[in-house]
Amino acid sequence: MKVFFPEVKEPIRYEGPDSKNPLAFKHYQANRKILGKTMAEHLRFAVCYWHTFKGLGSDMFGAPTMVRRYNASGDPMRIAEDTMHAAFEFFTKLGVRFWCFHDRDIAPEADTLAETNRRLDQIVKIAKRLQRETGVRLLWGTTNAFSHPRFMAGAATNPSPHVFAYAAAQVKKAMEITHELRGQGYVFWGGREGYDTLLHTDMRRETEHLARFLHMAVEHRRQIGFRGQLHIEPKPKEPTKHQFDFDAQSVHAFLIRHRLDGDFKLNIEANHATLAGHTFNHELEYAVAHGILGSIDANRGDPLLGWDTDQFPTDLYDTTLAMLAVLRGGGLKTGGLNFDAKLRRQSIDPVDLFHAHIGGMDAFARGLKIAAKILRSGKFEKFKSKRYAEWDTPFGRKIERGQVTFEDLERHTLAHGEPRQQSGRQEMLENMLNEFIR
Ligand code: XLS
Ligand code: CA
Ligand code: CA
Repeated sequence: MKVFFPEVKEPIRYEGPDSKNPLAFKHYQANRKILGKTMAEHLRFAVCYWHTFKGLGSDMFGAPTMVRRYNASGDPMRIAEDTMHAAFEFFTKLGVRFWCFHDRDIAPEADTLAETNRRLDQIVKIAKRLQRETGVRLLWGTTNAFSHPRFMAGAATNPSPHVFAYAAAQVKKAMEITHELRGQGYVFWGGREGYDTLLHTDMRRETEHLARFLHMAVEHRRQIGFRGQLHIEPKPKEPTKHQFDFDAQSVHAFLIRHRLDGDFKLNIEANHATLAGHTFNHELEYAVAHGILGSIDANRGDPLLGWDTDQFPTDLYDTTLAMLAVLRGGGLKTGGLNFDAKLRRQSIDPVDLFHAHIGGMDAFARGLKIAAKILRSGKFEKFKSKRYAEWDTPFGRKIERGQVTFEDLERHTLAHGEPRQQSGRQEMLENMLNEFIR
């Protein structure tokens, strides 16, 4: 068997916080139990195919910088096969139990849809065998309906019904292979579903088409007996100036408006949250509060850059607050933490892929440990419930139950005068959080 990552000989091990070995986990201990579940069950880490194996460091200004052994052959299908073997070698050495892919990541597109699908089948067969041999499972599959020039004006929101049909055929196939690989979910990220100018865009019509498309996807899922969870991944901009799936709250409204809310959950990405002017924590809390958190794309942006830098997560505040939201929401069920993150262009060695993922896994493992401690202490929950305590009095309850009118409230205010004020204690709470994180 060919070895694609000879620089890492053994599977990465847990060596504890004092270890100085850069190729060891300091916090991620797969089988350690926290709040009744193992860390692996809580975190459900996944590696993404596109950045990790297909990304080679090119950017708008420059060529690829990274050389990978699995790209050595001149034949595109041979490369696809070698990449799949390399991917499973990587998953196994790293110790992650899930992976994610776009259809076009795993097999190159051919001249016709029929030939493209045949190529997909050929590679899926290999993936299926490797999944069986390694026990690594598919977290979710998705479609790349944004790179090919035919999708320059969107896929499901394209002004041409023929492009809409092409995208539908592509999603149909991608959903079928996801089902074949027993994927736990399927993601819709609105690649170019948005606009660059409203001067040529019929927003109403395009969003209605998007809803129609998603209804057909729901119907196809039922028809083929695919039980995986469907997700929408919000993103406010990039590549278009305005993406229709802007953020968690606007996607939620769209789903309700089109009666799709029973069929979809959200895949929340950290970097997309910050692009929308929110925090990662905000998007997660919104999704948890409304029972629509499905899965997570774990990465981060750079606060000084205004675009989707997709860096590996290292910020302990982010991972702690994220895991706090996840735990409060009852944990990730069919979802996971997918590293939708890429190496910086100068990190050219294959071993950098290991450093990046180890760092991200440790950052979330630490976040999980801290979040569990915070929850066990009950400190923040206690503060919150005290803050809202007056809503638990007979007066507050009556309002919540819809048993009073504006007239009643006017009478109450005339009788009681100025309401009592209480401090929000933000600084004290921030200090408290720091004590947990240290
Ligand atoms: C792009 C998205 C994309 C989705 C999957 O910004 O993050 O990679 O996760 O299509
Ligand atoms: Ca993503
Ligand atoms: Ca991204």
